[in-house]
Amino acid sequence: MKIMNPLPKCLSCRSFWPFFMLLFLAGCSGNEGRIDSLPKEEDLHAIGNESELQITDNLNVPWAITKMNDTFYVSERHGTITTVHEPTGETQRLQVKLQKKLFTGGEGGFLGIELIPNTDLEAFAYHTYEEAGDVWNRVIRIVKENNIWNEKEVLLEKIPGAQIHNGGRIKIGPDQKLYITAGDAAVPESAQNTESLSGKILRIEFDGSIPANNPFKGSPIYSYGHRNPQGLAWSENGQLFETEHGQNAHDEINKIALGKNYGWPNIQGDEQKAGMESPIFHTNGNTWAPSGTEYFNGKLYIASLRGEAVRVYDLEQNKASILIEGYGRIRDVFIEDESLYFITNNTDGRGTPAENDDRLMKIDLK
Ligand SMILES: [Ca+2]
Repeated sequence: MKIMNPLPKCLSCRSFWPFFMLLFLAGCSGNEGRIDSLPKEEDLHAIGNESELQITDNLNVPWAITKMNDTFYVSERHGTITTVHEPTGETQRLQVKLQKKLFTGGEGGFLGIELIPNTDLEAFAYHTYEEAGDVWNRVIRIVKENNIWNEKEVLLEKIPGAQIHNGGRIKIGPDQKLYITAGDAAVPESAQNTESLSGKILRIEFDGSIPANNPFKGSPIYSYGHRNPQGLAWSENGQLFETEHGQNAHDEINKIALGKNYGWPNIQGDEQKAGMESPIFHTNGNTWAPSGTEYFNGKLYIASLRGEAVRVYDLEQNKASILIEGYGRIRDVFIEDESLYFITNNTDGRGTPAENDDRLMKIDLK
């Protein structure tokens, strides 16, 4: 069991704190790495669980987890889906045949997937692509046929893409519409432009059409002013929460409402501006780099990349803590029947892979 030890032993003693804080303030230069390596106040409430279990290993740059019946479907950035049958551990990696050229540079690639309920293995998928020298993202429907996933339909194309900030999470909401996170594609001001699809949360129908009550007529935009959102989760009341990468720390948890402006790049952290929503929680000088997020029982469970942990944010107490760490970068989480599943993300060139990385793990939340 790898429950975090929140402080190095030499710093556990209270009497070291004033001295330590001086060092922290003296050394704080906005460098993410340096800030990130320091203990964080909200992490001192680390909680633990009794058991964790490896479901599978040797995943190849995994990005999203979903599940139907006893089988996990894990998207992998180079254009494959690996299935894992939980009871037997049997795995199968299948290619996805795309109609546009997959772009896997930087943070791009075959990213979000969401299985379509009541179908015989159909899924929505989000991927970065290259066309005439430009990088974009698109949302498609794919179907498993024999031993390959074939692209069947395009739902949305030309979501601006780049080496960084491609967003990429797709999830079906409680309203049975498809929600999509689009990053600012390294053009911060585009997040404020409601003519552009970058820096947005988008919402479309399963057939790609625009819901009648979307806030900007004829547009898939649901909310705007986002930097690089990668986590979406709904509470039992249907409230949408989103996690988003901040600039120089200040990662955010936002409570999302239709048509609202979440401020990027005009405000960050505790800053406020008329007509813009501030996050319900942000990480100050710490960096989580939050990716996939799930809601369960009043809490958000958040995969953290640079923050190398699964974090828990208690909505009522407005407090975050580490659920588990010691597996490197975490890309996505999935919760079912009081079990949390997570995938590591150490094989994309930014992590330090262990021998059998990447892995799909299970933790009991009971
Ligand atoms: Ca914001």
